[in-house]
Amino acid sequence: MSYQDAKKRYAGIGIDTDAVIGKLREIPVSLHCWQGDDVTGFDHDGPLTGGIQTTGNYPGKARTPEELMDDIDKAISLMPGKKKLNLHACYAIFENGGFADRDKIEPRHFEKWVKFAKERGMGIDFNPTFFSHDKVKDNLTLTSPDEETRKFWIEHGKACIRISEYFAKETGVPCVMNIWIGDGYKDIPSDRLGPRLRYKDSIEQILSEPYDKSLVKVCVESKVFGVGVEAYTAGSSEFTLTFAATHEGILPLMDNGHYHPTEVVSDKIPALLTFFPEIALHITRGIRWDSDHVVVFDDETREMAKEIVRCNALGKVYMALDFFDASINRIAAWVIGFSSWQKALLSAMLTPHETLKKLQDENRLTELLAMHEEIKMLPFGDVWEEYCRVCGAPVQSKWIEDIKEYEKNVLLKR
Ligand code: RNT
Ligand code: ZN
Repeated sequence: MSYQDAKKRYAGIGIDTDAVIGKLREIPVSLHCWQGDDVTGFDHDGPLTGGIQTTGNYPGKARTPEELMDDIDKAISLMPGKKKLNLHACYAIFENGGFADRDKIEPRHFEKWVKFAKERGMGIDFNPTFFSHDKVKDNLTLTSPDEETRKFWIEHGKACIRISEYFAKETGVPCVMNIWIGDGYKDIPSDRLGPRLRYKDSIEQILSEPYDKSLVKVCVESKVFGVGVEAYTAGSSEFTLTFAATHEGILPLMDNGHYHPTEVVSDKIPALLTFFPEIALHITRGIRWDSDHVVVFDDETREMAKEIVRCNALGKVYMALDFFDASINRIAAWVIGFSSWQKALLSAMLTPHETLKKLQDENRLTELLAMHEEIKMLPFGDVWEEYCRVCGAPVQSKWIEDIKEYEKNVLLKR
């Protein structure tokens, strides 16, 4: 079927596919730099810590800022949609031996990233890096009972607020700054309150750094457990939600890998939108645990996108990808994951939500179920191909060849 036929089919259920394509092209999704080098960064030699892991040793990992930027460029040339760049503090670029530790990093250490983003018309999101560092003491940072350790990490958070504001001013796009710590205990703790009181105080101290709340959107990300910290995570869902709810201008961030396996973030999105003017998401795919597999176009991914669209919240939900797979071509991982989320958004925007809501409100639930299933058979693939065409992105049969060439000519030579 051609796009013109598909367009007519969707018009039949009241959807203007051209308008949807035009709108989706303007919605930014944050692309995480850390898929390109297995969450390593440029400021340390040690292992990845903090309860997160990458598995696999596919060849061609980016080792320098230049390689990482080249790889990001390759990926963004192959996938449709508007991108925002998501950086971690450990991706600071130190030139001529001018190293600065995490508590001392400055905007100038990110000048090259700002240039890169500006040249590509992208905004930048930012994350302090509270892991993979020798000042993580006994798996603790902002919750540490050791005041010197805690102070170091508070200073890191403040430095990141200054850098986030610099990003926003330079790019003209607000910067979402996400606080996530892996702090926790492997086995049953004897004090669950103390670490949380210290975490609360630490974030409040970080927020005492003066900044413009319209330029920097500070989020707090929750987690249920991490590898090596299975029994207790200080930044639990209740902790972060309550923190955000009680601190003006702070957003809760939900990562869909961070809940018990039968919980779904799709259902949590409208729950939070009932109370918060803005929220943030990390979009990932956990298989059996928070494994951070590449996002695919599966049911829950689609359901999350549907909730954002049907709640009329595309302008209220900051969407960021967060997965890292070192077992496949890393550029393909970006392209597949980013495109899958684009597909989920496109599919959600091609859904006749008003009609479906009406069926629910009139308690016509048999028809509702029937229609849910009918919609799945509409010629979505034709609209997707048109979207790729309009965005100047190749369809799948083409991009995979392109990546294989890049692998042969660039990645395998590293
Ligand atoms: C870890 C969190 C966190 C990290 C990134 C690298 O479980 O999801 O968001 O993945 O900060
Ligand atoms: Zn996350």
